[in-house]
Amino acid sequence: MDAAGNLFGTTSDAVNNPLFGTGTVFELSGSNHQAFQTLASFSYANGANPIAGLTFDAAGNLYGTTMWGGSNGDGTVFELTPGTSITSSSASAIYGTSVTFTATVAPNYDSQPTGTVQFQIDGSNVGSPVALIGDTATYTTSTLSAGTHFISAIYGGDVNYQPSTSATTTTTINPIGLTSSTGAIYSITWSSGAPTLDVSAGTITLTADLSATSPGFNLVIEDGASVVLSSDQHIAALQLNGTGSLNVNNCAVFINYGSNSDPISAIAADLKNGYNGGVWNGAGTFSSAAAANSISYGLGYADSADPGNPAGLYRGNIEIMYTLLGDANLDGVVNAIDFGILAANFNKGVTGWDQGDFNYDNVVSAIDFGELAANFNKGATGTSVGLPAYDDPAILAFAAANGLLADVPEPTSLALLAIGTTGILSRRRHPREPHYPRAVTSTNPPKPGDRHCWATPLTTHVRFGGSRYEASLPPIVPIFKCITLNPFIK
Ligand SMILES: [Ca+2]
Ligand SMILES: [Ca+2]
Repeated sequence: MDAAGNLFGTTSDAVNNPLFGTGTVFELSGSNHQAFQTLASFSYANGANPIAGLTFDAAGNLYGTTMWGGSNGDGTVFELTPGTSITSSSASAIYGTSVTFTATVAPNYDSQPTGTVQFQIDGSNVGSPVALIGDTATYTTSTLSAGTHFISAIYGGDVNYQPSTSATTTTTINPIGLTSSTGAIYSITWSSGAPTLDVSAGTITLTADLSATSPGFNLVIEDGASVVLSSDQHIAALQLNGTGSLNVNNCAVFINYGSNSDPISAIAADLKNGYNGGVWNGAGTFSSAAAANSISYGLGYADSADPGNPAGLYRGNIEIMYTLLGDANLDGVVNAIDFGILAANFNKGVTGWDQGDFNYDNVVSAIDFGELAANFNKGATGTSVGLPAYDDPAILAFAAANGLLADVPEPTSLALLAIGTTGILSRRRHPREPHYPRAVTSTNPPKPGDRHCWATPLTTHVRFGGSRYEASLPPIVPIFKCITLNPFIK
């Protein structure tokens, strides 16, 4: 019994297993001695069968002996020292939520500890010393940064208790919106003041921007692991190792590399792997949304260091964006600005999407022109925001001058009508006999009785003086042939 009237004793399982019995030291406290607490358990290596009595010293340490166990199996002398332990309310918590750490000064052998506990997180004091209530003290915080933190408690001691420092417990703070598939393995570490989310296995889905947790996140995806986005991301670095993959889906990724070396070559290489010949399902940086609609959409990218910085990015930034094919400047719309970029680089070798290379072959060719023309004057959702390419004089003039008229999509309604005509309309796609249906627009589709005209071969006629690529200059388009649709043909 201690000074407070608490009872102490031992148990032994020697009856059932006399050679390898272990046993415990216990305390019965409370007004009726009904609160049972195990103070120590024996494992044979540190003793077994504590059948003799227990003794306190002046500092509150508790001593006893065991019959068996120890290095030679002949019993041990043991000491139980009052100490401080710490627990966390959560080993893994979401950024911004509160976590409570509880320090306990125990065991309480012959008196109640008093005094304060100083909590430390990652080796630094946090808050003021917390007074013990009973034998515990708590510290609650909701401001821990993302990553794994190491928490300990330092008890200052009192007249009966020596100061003591707890072991360390850990709590990992996860970014908002991070969900992991079964078997996914990841870590969040800090280096040079920035966190790194390293996904080493399985799939992680990010439903919120990592920058909401901490600006400057680095994202590393190891061989075989994958990350899926359902939210735009602002990060400092993106690194794919081996077959690690990033599914940008229908989102955008902004990489702020600042004054570090420009990572665009690695970013572009990962995108080209994901592009996979146009079906957007390769390893690397790909898009399941683009894979489902690869005729019209893809992942575009731009670097602030690119010539002219078409996407208008801040210095030291790269953008990857799910967008329409042809959206060279990544503003979500395919229009005359994008066409101007393509025209300026036509038939040239280039290094990026924002120079008009939408099919990742490092040249701006008829393929890129055709993709742009198909989406011309469309907004991000594919809705019309202006006249289509076949109604745009600048597009037609450029196409005529470069032998690309066959790459200008014809009006869908006109194509359907062509099936019922004498075949004249079907010849419109021949490069030497281009169509130019001035009377037809997306809001004024052709109908029986309409008059439609086709241009002659234009290559010898279309010139804009010294600057034929200026979209603002009207083209000279001679009319070759006109017909009136048969009013009896549906
Ligand atoms: Ca655009
Ligand atoms: Ca190309």
